[in-house]
Amino acid sequence: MGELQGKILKGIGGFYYIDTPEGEIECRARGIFRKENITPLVGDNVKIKLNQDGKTGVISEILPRENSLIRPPVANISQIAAVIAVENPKPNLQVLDKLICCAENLGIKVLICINKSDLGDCSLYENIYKNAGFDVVTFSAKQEDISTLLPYLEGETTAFAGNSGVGKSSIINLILGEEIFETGEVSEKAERGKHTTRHSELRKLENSGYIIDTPGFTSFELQDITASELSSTFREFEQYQGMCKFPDCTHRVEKGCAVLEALPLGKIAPSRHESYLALYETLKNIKQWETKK
Ligand SMILES: Nc1nc2c(ncn2[C@@H]2O[C@H](COP(=O)(O)OP(=O)(O)OP(=O)(O)O)[C@@H](O)[C@H]2O)c(=O)[nH]1
Ligand SMILES: [Mg+2]
Ligand SMILES: [Zn+2]
Repeated sequence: MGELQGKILKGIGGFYYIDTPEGEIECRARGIFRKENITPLVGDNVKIKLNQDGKTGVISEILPRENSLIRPPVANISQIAAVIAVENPKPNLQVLDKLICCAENLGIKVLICINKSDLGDCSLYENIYKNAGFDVVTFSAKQEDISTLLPYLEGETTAFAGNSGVGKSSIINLILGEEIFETGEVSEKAERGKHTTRHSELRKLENSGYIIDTPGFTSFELQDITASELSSTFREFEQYQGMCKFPDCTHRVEKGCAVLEALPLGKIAPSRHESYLALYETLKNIKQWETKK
């Protein structure tokens, strides 16, 4: 029986669709995974054994994961494309900064994507994130020009994340050159109160790399990070490490805090520090709650 290696593109009703050098192959998972309580995830690199027909197979081994997310359930993401729209909906920088924080914490690369450039001036957001040390690309999916984005996708497994209506599905449809994912009017979404995109599927790119559109993908779980570790996920704070008066400085209210001193000098964007403060409070409360239990 032939053995192949590949990557899980999607899973539907107990069947997995694997991208292999021989094309896409429909597989079942070995019963043993269930016994061991392991669920194959979209994005998993797997070994498969081909059935007699040569067209279907069985997943025999899941190769070690670089990372895995719980919501959405996906493995081996190498890059998050964090998407905002300059208008409609207006950017929620706190949501964006939380997403960035989670990605940094997991060691996943971040690419800031500013969409809907046809609707307004993007320079404010470009400056905030370029100055913080991120790669930023600006484009309009509506004007069908995403040439600034494409080079960043090569060789990466990129998940598109961001609030409903920012244009993730529109961008992916453009990348793939076909209407794969349903898109929807922002007003319709608000009325229905839900996302247009409901399933997760990895798509293979022609050059190299994979992309995934995910429903409700605005943030990951924050639970693995302590409040005191938070500042290390804000990369522009890094240069002030060890420069605060107090070694256990939380960069919130302390006298002689190098981060706070950098704010009026314009070296750290106020919105980034505000997000930091909000996340700090959230995490502090989670921890307190946990110790009370
Ligand atoms: N003006 C303008 N509208 C855009 C642009 N890109 C997407 N849109 C519109 O914005 C709306 C939402 O786009 P979607 O691609 O469905 O957004 P989404 O991020 O996938 O949303 P969810 O699936 O709900 O998370 C649609 O009406 C798109 O036509 C753009 O560059 N400019
Ligand atoms: Mg969508
Ligand atoms: Zn400080």
